[in-house]
Amino acid sequence: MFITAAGGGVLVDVDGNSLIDMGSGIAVVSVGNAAPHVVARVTEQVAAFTHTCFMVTPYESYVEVCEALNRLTPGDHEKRSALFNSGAEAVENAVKIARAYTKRQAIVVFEHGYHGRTNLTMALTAKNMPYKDSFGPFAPEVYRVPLSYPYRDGRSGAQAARDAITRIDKEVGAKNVAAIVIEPIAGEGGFIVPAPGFLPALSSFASSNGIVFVADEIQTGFARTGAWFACEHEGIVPDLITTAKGIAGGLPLAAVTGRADIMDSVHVGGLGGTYGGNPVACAAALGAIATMEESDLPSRARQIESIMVPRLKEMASSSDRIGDVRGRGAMLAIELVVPGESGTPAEPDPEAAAAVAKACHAEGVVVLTAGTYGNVLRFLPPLSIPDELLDEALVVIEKAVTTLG
Ligand code: PLZ
Repeated sequence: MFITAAGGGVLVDVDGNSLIDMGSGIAVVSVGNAAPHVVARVTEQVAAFTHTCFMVTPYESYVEVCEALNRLTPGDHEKRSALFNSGAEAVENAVKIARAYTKRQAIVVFEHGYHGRTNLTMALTAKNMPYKDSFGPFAPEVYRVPLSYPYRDGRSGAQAARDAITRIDKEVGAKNVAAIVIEPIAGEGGFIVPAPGFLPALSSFASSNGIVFVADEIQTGFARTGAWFACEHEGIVPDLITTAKGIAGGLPLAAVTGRADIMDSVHVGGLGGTYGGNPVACAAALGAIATMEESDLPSRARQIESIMVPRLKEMASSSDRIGDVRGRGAMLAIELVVPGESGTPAEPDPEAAAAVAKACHAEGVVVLTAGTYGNVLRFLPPLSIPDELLDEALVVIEKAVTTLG
């Protein structure tokens, strides 16, 4: 369906059909589509000027977005921010900064990780199809180690971290590692929440070995998981954090925020780009951030979790097709499996996920799939969605799961 209007958790198509939006354009329009503060600020900015290039003739809104990022991201150390256009570009820049600061080259990433579609970020991304196949060769000095995936590996956070750290020590050598890049909740990989303790153990390994710890919060950031940033759930303070998606209510904007000494280690003129921190995107970000603060959207995300999780768990208890219910805040998922297999974990069932997504679409609910095995159904409603629509969507999802048999 092609869309002509959207807002309040509803997408309207060219034929006048209304669809409930449980995807937010992949976790982007967290403040709602065409959110009033975003529209007002963008409209005003477009009428004033559309572009100057911040590197040529700067403007205040760029600085204001950076100040908001420095204030809202975890940690009360001195910070700097730099703005870019897309998530992949932010991750690329985080790697550039970490390499410049450490004078090391190796980058450690994780199984099930997703970081983008540019050459370097394809190398950082775990899954071959559809992201990497036939697009190599990929950037060198990227090392992938196991993630904590509680449903499938049954390990504690401490055990999983020990395994990952051993791999780093034995196969790369801690002293060669510039950065550990990790999503605090793996997004495209299947909304995998690492077991408690996994992230803190890696973060402290990084800090005791002079490694820059980079949290990729492009999907998890900006109120989505019930905190401003998902690192907060585990009490970790990353050295660098990448953000995009939810930051600007649908306009293309991304950022790297981090410790001042790390960010300042790059030579003058080393980072940039024609459009990075475009004034219209900055205006949108200021509108989106104002909305999140005024409406306390982190707490709205927690409310959404408290409405959805019990319902999803109920579905799981009456259907052996749902192997796991997981996520945080308004970043929730169910993992579909082949029933009747003995032993845990059950075989992934990507066909079931595709069938449920298709049935939901037919009933007017937009849901997305995800996961290394393609068997995860993920829910990312706009945080502005009313409870009644969530309820309606859950009824449709339940019916679709039930028809799997
Ligand atoms: N890091 C954690 O989730 C984008 C990808 C959609 P860009 N995720 C959606 C697709 O199939 O292309 C993402 C992410 C994390 C980086 C990115 C990349 O962000 O803005 O798409 O470049």
